[in-house]
Amino acid sequence: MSDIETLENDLLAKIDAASTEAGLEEVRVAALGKKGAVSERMKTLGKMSPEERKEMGPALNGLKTRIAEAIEARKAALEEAALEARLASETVDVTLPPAPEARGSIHPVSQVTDEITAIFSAMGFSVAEGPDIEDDFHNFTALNFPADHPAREMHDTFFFEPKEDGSRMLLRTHTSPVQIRTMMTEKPPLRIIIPGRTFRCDSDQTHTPMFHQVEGLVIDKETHMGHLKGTLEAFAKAYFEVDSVRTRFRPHFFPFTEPSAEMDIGYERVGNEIRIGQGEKWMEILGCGMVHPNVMRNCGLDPDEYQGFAFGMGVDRLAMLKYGIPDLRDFFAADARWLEHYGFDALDTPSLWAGLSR
Ligand code: 2NM
Repeated sequence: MSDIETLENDLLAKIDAASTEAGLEEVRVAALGKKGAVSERMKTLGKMSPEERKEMGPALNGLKTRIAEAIEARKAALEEAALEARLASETVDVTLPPAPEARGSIHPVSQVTDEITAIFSAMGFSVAEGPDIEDDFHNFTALNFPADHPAREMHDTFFFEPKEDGSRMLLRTHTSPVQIRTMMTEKPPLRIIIPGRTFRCDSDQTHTPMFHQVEGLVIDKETHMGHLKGTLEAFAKAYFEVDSVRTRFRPHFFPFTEPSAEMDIGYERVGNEIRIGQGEKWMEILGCGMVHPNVMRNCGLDPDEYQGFAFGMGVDRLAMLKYGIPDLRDFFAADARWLEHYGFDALDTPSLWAGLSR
């Protein structure tokens, strides 16, 4: 066997035996690298006689090519095997539950907004939204607040700097401007709820300058106070998850509804605990009424053709009540320990079929 054949067999055996890409690279360097066995022999070509070179040149070039090809083939096989091994070891079981150490939780305000939305969705309401920054027309005038009515001041409005024409934009003091926008652009029948941030210049133990409301609006032909009562009683039972909830409607005043009422629910206090659905005490939880004919007219609707009812509730207070959260100001303190204690599991989406709160 010639020296070249011996070298070729030896190198092919080493290539075949290489079990890792790093091992194969060592073989390549030892054969084809600058000082490799094949390269060293190529260097000897220059010192050969022309006849000798004529024979050895092609022989060495053939060796070099075959060795390079064998290395490439082995490399491809090793890469393929490595990929197979990785795919086998990295299989993901998508049926496993999420990692128990997952962090973060749903804020009670978001939870309660989702609960209220789930209840009214099941009754056929859809969700409408609008801007936080409003003009005087949508926040007050269209809602039948007279020009210099004290109710405007009662709302403790945050105003922006006046514009050139003297008008001032404001932070909406309730979500009712969204009802106005909807009545002006959509044709009845309407069944909407409007969750959102609202703003009043007020800050103490029970008030924050930013708070959350859900308001609702129904407009149809022959809508009456019985629809209002039925809807809101069904809401109270669903929200507090107690069938025995008692409700009471007390006359009230709002400029945008006539008649207007506040709805109370029956409760009793045992120690620090509030029990809803039993006891002799009453607590106000929302305001409501039949949409004022002036409001209908301001939105281009004929009050002789359409009637409607509307209601509004404070989400933050309803969250405190249902989940026994003592201080309103903690809601917006961004305290991680508070959130961990009062927050909700992100995967437990409130629904009437699976339960609002678990
Ligand atoms: C409340 C109470 C009663 C209300 C009325 C309207 C509208 F636009 F239809 F006139 N929107 N919201 C309403 C009625 C809001 O919150 C305590």
